[in-house]
Amino acid sequence: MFTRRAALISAAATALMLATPTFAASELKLPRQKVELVAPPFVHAHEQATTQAPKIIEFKMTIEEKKVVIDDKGTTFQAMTFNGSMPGPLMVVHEGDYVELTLVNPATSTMPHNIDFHSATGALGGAELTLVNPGEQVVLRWKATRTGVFVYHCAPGGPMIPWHVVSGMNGAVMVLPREGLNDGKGHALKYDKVYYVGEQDMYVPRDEKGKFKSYDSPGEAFTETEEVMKKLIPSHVVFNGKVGALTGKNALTAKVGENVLIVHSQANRDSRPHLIGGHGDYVWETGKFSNAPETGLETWFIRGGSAGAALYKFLQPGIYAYVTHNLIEAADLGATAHFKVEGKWNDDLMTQVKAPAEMPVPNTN
Ligand SMILES: [Cu+2]
Repeated sequence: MFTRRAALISAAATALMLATPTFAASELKLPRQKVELVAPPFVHAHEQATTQAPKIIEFKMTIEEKKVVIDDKGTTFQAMTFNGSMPGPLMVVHEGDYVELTLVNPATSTMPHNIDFHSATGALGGAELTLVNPGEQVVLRWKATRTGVFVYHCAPGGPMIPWHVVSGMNGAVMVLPREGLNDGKGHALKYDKVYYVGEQDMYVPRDEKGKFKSYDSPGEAFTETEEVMKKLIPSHVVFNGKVGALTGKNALTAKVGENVLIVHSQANRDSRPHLIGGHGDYVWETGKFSNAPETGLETWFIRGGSAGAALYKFLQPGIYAYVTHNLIEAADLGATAHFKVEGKWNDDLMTQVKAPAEMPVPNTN
């Protein structure tokens, strides 16, 4: 006889079955594509619009804990990274694709790590399912159901979360609409180049004399670094891992007439990107392509814990500074990049009518 109790047990069993994640890759009969990630500011080759059916895109990232130099004064930093770079690589897929990430934590690491994808749904963005101890690896698959640029970061729990994030374990995913970007009014938008700028606040402790301290392992740096972090005053605010990572000979390049997409992420703190001498033609300030972009912006706002995207066609040659328009952070703490743009100057847009010269002596007659 089918009793009420049996019905409840059956319902519970069904619920359990439903709640059990099914991650057997063989169940998804979709084509697979392996993508080699590249270090920012560069982005792996990808289609903007695609006519292909959804796929499983396979990525692999190896966690790397390492001591790096973060400014021209030789200040050292115990970095924790996805794939060796700060930020980690930008992953590009299309809406409806599946991201399948193999996350490797080498035996040489000193700590467990994981990954929380803001673009994924469930299990703390995947963080619950990806915690890997040194010497372990894990494979996570999630469906890209929302378009836009989204942050990912390490989130191993409690005070480890902000520490791992500001130690370098952050990056971004770009989920493109299958038909590519558009202006919100039905017109397609294309980029000739895409760069990924990951901004990061850093909190390096100082000794009694005010000199930055150096440590031999992340664990050794933790307690004093956390003290500095809690005061919320960063020692460095940088683009792509160090002061000067994107300036001078490392400047980003473009040509007059090229449309450049700048993806900008900040996993922990607000930022105000501004291109000095240029603009944002189309800016997805909150980074989500299902919303129409804003147009003609001077400065845009990146909320801590998010990424944004700005499309700009360069109209003049020269060196442009791309900064956060908290100018103290840009000029004194490091958050400056350069664009080196080649091409022909447009006098109509700007001309120096008279060069600086001594003021004429006033006629006193
Ligand atoms: Cu971590």
